[in-house]
Amino acid sequence: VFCFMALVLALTTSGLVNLVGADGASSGKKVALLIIDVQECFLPGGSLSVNEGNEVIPVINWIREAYEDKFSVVAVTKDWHCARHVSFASSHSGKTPFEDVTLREINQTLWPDHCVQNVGSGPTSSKLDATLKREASDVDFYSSFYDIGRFGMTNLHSTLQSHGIDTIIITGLALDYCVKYSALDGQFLGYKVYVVQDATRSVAMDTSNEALTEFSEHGIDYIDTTMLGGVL
Ligand code: VGL
Ligand code: ZN
Repeated sequence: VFCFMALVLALTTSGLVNLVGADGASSGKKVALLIIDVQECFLPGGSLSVNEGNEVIPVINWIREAYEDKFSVVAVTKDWHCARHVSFASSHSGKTPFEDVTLREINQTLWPDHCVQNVGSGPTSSKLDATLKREASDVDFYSSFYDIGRFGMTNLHSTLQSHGIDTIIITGLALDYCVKYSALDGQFLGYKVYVVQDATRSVAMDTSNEALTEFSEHGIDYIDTTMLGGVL
């Protein structure tokens, strides 16, 4: 089965309308705000709900408004799987969600069916819109830059590069998967990466601790919203 999983990338109005010339950053940094996968499927009651996931929404909205003139780009991503996606436990006989398997020589955690295209996994009721989209076959995407095997890339890096971005502020869900992989890939690609701890939540404690360890190993700063003013 040729199965697509797309992660929808959105350059929001400030991104689209003010991409060129909205660079109010007095620090000289060129900053992008990434809002990762704040979707119904990851919120309480959703198909892969993240504990307290809804609590990131007011924080992200606050950051976005308070520092609007500091962000040259605001990118919103969506997890966006086809039905029967390869990352779903239901696509593998005898497997249950949260078991690990090896696919294309990469470890893949199997998930409950989640964020299925056009099945109630659209943007949340907050001001998060989507306009850009990426697609790939037979591999999972966590990061907004690469699939989990780094076989292929989205256009986010080239978009950020074309706007001279050197610094990325990451918010959204989930800390231990899509936020973590986006942060590591962003750092790998040469950006200075900050993850905002009160603007994210994790799927599980052990993987969340692993994420924090990897952040410190890679020089990714795990900061609080109150520290953003000093960074931007
Ligand atoms: C995510 C697990 C599976 C995420 C997406 O957005 O963090 N986690 N798919
Ligand atoms: Zn997913």
